[in-house]
Amino acid sequence: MRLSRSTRWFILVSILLVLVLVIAGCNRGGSSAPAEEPTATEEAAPAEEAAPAEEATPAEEAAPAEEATPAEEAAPAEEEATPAEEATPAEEATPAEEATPAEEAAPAEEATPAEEEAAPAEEAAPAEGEAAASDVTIALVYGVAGDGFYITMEKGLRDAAEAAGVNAVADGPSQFDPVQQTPILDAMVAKGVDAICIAATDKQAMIEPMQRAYDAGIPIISVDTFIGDGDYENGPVTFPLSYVGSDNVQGGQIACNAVIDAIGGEGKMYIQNVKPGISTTDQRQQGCEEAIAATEGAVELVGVDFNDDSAATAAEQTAAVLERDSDLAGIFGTNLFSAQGAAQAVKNAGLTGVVKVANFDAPEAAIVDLRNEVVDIVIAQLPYEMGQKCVEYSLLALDGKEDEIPARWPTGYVIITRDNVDSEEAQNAIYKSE
Ligand code: T6T
Repeated sequence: MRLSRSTRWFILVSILLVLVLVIAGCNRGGSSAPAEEPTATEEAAPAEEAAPAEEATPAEEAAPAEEATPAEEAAPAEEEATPAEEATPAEEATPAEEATPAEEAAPAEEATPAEEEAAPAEEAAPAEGEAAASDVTIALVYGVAGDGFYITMEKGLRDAAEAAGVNAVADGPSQFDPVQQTPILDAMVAKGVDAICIAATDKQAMIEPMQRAYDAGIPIISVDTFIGDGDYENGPVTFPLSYVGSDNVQGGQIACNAVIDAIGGEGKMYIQNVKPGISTTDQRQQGCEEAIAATEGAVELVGVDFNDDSAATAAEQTAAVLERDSDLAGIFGTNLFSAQGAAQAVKNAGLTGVVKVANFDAPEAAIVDLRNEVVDIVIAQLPYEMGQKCVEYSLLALDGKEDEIPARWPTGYVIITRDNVDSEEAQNAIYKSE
């Protein structure tokens, strides 16, 4: 069928019109385009997720933690919380995750641990005190090197110093001699020690060097021996704070009364001594002479020799006396080396058990001689306690508590015989050799 030209135009225009309407309708439906909505939803989701991040409470809760010192660690967490709150959805994830450290801060916040951590720090305060105390050095200037009596004293001093958290130094001359001891004392002063315990090798010669140390501001304590007359309250020398040591007159009396008993209250006696001028051995001789005098002539003192603290010299001198006085009944050795030499001479002369010996001081060798009946009594001093006491008094002095320090502290003895030699007390009283 053949359409007219006008009809064909009408149909074409109508089709175009319908097409335009359809397209327009489609465009209207597209404005509610569900495809785009997901985009918005995606954006919303993180925003909602942000809530927990914003809850950032953990970070805020971190505040107490911050109050604790670790605060510094917590602080960044808190700062991070802020961006988390302000965060754009995209950024939120990161801060939110970073909020974890903030949460981690929480335990710190629990402040308890933090405080607990702080506690040790406070406990550390005494440690600091100790550190300060360990700046303190107590010096021992002993009478002579290699003497078990002073070795034991040094041990007591060092142990007490260690227990108190302070330092200890010790030195002494190779001979019992003030000329040798003085530079050692001077060196302690130069070193700047805080307190000095000293066994003066001579009661007169050491006054001046000790006074110099005292004048340098160092508290001085006499240990074992004294200077002047040993009366630090009313005597001619009063600057030492205390005299810590045995009662040596009493010690001499104990020794010689034991010998007098052993020889039956009568006979000849001899004294082996160190040298005049040493307070201890001078007083032991004095005590022995008093004991002999108390026998009203029944016991005769045939002589006193000075060995200069040498056992070899003591042995030689004693041997000469044994030769000269063949009826010698008893000997008093006033210190470790004097007694050791005297005992050796008795053994050498084959007079073990015949000549009775009192042994002042208690090295292991004296205990062997006691068991072998070469000596009959061993008088143990307490040098370990002397060293300890010295530290105690030094610390009191350094604490400004001088009024709590007695001018005299006698340390006592342990008297050792074959009857009690195995007792704990006797065994503990034996001097250390190293
Ligand atoms: O007897 C001790 C001490 O008390 C004296 O002052 C010197 O000698 C000893 O050290 C023993 O050798």
